[in-house]
This record gives sequence, C-alpha cells and structure tokens, in this order.
Amino acid sequence: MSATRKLPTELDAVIVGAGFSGLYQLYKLRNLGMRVKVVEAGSDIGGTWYWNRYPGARCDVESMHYSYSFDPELEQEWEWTEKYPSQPEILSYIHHVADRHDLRKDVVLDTKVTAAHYDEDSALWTVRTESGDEVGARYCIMAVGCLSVPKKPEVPGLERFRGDWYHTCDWPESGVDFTGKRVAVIGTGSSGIQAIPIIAKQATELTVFQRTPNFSLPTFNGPIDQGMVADIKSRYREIREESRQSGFGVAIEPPTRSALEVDPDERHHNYEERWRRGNLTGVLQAYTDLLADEEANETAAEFVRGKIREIVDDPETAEKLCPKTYAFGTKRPCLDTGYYETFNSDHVQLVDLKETPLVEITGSGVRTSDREYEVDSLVLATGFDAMTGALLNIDVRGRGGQTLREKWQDGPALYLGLNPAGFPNLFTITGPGSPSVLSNMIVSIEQHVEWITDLVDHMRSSELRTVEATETAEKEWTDHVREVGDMTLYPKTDSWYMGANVPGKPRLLMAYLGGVGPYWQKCQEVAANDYEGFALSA
Ligand code: NA7
Repeated sequence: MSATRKLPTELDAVIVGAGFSGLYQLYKLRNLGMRVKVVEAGSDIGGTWYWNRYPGARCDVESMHYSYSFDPELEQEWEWTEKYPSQPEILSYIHHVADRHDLRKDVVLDTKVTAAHYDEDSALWTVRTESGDEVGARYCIMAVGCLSVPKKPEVPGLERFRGDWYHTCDWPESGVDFTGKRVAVIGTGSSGIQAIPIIAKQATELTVFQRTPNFSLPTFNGPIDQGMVADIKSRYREIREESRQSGFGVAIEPPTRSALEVDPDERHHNYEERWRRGNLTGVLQAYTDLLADEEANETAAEFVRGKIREIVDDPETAEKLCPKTYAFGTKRPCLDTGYYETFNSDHVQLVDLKETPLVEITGSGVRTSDREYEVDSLVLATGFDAMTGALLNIDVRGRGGQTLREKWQDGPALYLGLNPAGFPNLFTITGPGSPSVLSNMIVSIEQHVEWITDLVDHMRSSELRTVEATETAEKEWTDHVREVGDMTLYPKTDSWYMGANVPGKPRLLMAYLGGVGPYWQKCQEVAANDYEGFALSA
C-alpha cells in the first residue's frame, strides 16, 4: 500500500469519473449497499462542467431539461436563473446534488486512472492509478465523459509560443483577463463560438482562425421565464417521461412533413418562427427529412446562411462564415449569444484557414501560409478526441489480456453502447453505439445508470459473477448502429461524431441515431428477455 493511498484495496465497483454520470452511478450503487468509489482525475467533481470553464461556457440544452430527474424534490426546489444554464450554475447544481446525497465522501479526487485489467480466474478488475495505487473490484464502470480528452491543433510550435496559451477545456480556475491583449482563437466549434464574443469585449485585437465554419443559432438567452418554470414544475414527471421516449432526449412535437412538400414561403415562415425559439431542435426538427435528404437540408441550411448574411455587415466575411460544404446539423450546430455580430467590430478579424492554412505556432503568434499574426495570448478551441479518447487513454485489458485499443483499432464496438464483448463486468456510460452525444446527455446518462444498476442488482440477487456481451450481439448491434447512421446525412460530413477531427482515427458514426426512446425500449427488452445478447455466469 502506498503511503498516500487514497483508495481501499477492495471494492465492489470502481467508477471512473465524477461528472453527472459517475455521481449518479455512485448514488445508485451505494443504494444497493455496495462498496463503491468514484476515481476522478480533476481536483473537484463536475466532469465536463469542472474542466470547461472558458468564458461564455454554457449548455446548449435548456436549463429545465438539463438536470437530474431521479430526485423529484430536488427538481422542484432547484431554481435555474437563465433559459440556458451557464457553466458556473451547472457546477453549483452538481455540488448541491453531491452535498444533498452525501456523495463526496466516496469520491477520490486528483487521481488519474491509468489501467484497468481483468483477471479471468478471480473475475475481478484491477484498477490502477497514476500514483501506483491498485484496487480490485467486481465491476468497473467508465463514466469518463465523451468530450474529455482535449485535442490541440496539428501544427508544430506551441512550445515556442512566448505568450500565454489556454485550451478552452482546461481553463484556469481564476479566469483570464484579456484586457489590452491581442488574442488569437483557433477553432470555431461550440467552445470557440461561445467564447469569442466575450473575449472580443476585452481584447484590443481578436483574430479568429476558422477551418470550417459552423452553423450557429442564437440562444435568445436571458432570465428564465417564471411562467414556463411553474408550468414545467407542475408536470415534470410527465415531461421527463416524454423526454425519455423522444428522439433526442428533449420532449418536442416531432415533425410530420417533408421540407420539400411545403410551399417555400410557408417553409421560410416556419423556419423564421423556429429560429426565434432559440434552441437546437427548432429549425433542425422543422421537417422529417432535414437530416436524411440533401435537398431538404439545403432549405434549412440556406435559411441559416441568410441569417448570417443579414447579421454580418461585410459581405466577404459573411460568406466566409457561411457553411457550404456539409449539411446543416451533421456537425453539431452551435448556439450563441452575439457570435456573428462580433465580426462587425473593427478590432475583430476572421482568417479562413481553408484559403490560407495554419502552418505553425511561432514564438510570437500564429503563422498561416500567407503571413504571421502576432498575438499576446492564444486560445485553443480545437475540440476533443471525442467518445473513444478517454476510454482508450486508459490501458483497458479484458479476457486473454486483449486491450481495448486492439479491439477497437477499426472503430469502437460495444453491445448497446454499454459493454464491449470480451470485457466482462465493464460498462461505459453514454458509450459509443448509444444515443449519447446525439441526445440530451442527462437523459441518456440516467437511462444507462439505471439500466446498469438493475443489471448489477440482478447479478447479485441471482449470485452471478460475470456478465458480458456475446460477439454476435455486439456485431449485430454495431451493424445496426451503422445502418441507421447510413440512412442519414451524418456519415457524409467530417465531424467529431465521425472521428474525422482526429488524424488517423477510424471514420465511423460513433453515436446511435435510432432515437432515445426506441433505444431505451430496446435496452428494456434486452433486460426483460433475461439480458438477451449477454452471457451471464455464476
Ligand atoms: P469542436 O466542435 O470539435 O470544434 C473544434 C474547432 O477547432 C473546429 O472549428 C475545428 O475545425 C477546429 N480545429 C480543430 N483542429 C484544428 C486545427 N488543427 N487547425 C485549425 N482548426 C482546428 O469542439 P468544441 O470544443 O468547440 O465543441 C465540442 C462540443 O462541446 C460541441 O459540439 C458541443 O456538443 C459541446 P474543423 O471543424 O474540425 O475543421
């Protein structure tokens, strides 16, 4: 035992990660009377919302829908202040939940898990940490988050840069003041788009380096509407259930018509009304075929481009900001507050990296194929090695010592996005092959946690020792995930959903597009049929 050991040597379950998923999993397994610890690399709980502290960080799901549903009193008591929750508010919500349910005592902070090895004789997992501690456990649950391994730009020179640099997902807790600074931001995904308007307010000069423009819609964020709050609170149970049965984990009225069967004026009017709702699903869910048919999609894409052209004064800049190379929605659309308007300020300039690619970071700035831009501070909003990055960063070994990295060399394979065959008693929360990042994450997290908890409970009451997906069930599910994805426009786009943002990463749609409701039904059926597709043994 190491002198500073933070973990016991034996547990029933180890959970890796103390975000929304790990904390809820802890709560559920502890309620079964199990010995459980959560191991967390960060210095505090919160996961995504602990790390992503960049200015303007905010969830793109509305506050009233981005919260746990398992504690009905909590959902009545908690008061969100804005339509969309900011990172500090979500973090204080997570802290409140942890305190309310006394979760912290079973969270081991500042401890990075480096390995998890399965031993076939004992049917136990040995989980190892960076400090050398080891713990044996029957179950190993990966609650590592889908967007938790930062990606830097694939150009040399960052170590030479003499100014300050920051990645949006590893932002100093004390914040950063860019007043009086010349700032460069590389990356225009959600993080860049949320941070840029705020950085622009402080910086004397802001240069935005854009590789691919994104579709972004306004949040129309503001103080939360108390009438809406009262209405939702009066029927929260019903709304939560509707969310669980929905396509993306937020209860909305599903579209019924094709975009192509509607008169262009009526269609425009509909998009306009939905634009004003200020959410992700409004325009995207206006018609049945926007994510499946290019011509239909183009009607929505052109509507959004029209908005960009209206907002941005300089026509050349507006054109650069207009996405034209992929279908609307197939890269995660962003929600912003004043993003496009920012480019109307004289001290903000946009550099199109498709025209003049990034070459290197220099001692004093950023060099493209055209010229060097001298800056004092550099912000990397360059995204993540999504969905598989955090799982593969851990040396996970299953039966026969097979590594997860070997198993997934052509892309992730799991049954139901929950368990890879050959890795008994190991579960992934919102793993690849489940709706995950293509849904309201909290709804999907709760589904997975509750399903895993029921399974573990069943194992214990039936005195079973191991559960693992069969190769056949895993293959059938993985094929199904691909087939459903292939019915949509998603696979045509280079996005992090496809692994396309990380050079060398296998290209395939990692999330399941069959819908949160149908997916949940499938998981329930599997459980009801004696965990069909899983091998359970004593
Ligand atoms: P994203 O959405 O992956 O955005 C990253 C951005 O950084 C995107 O514009 C990338 O361009 C750009 N990028 C990445 N690598 C480079 C290099 N090498 N050179 C230039 N530009 C680069 O990450 P976010 O953190 O913004 O958002 C992630 C999710 O969090 C978001 O989807 C929401 O679900 C919440 P690209 O598009 O790859 O050409």
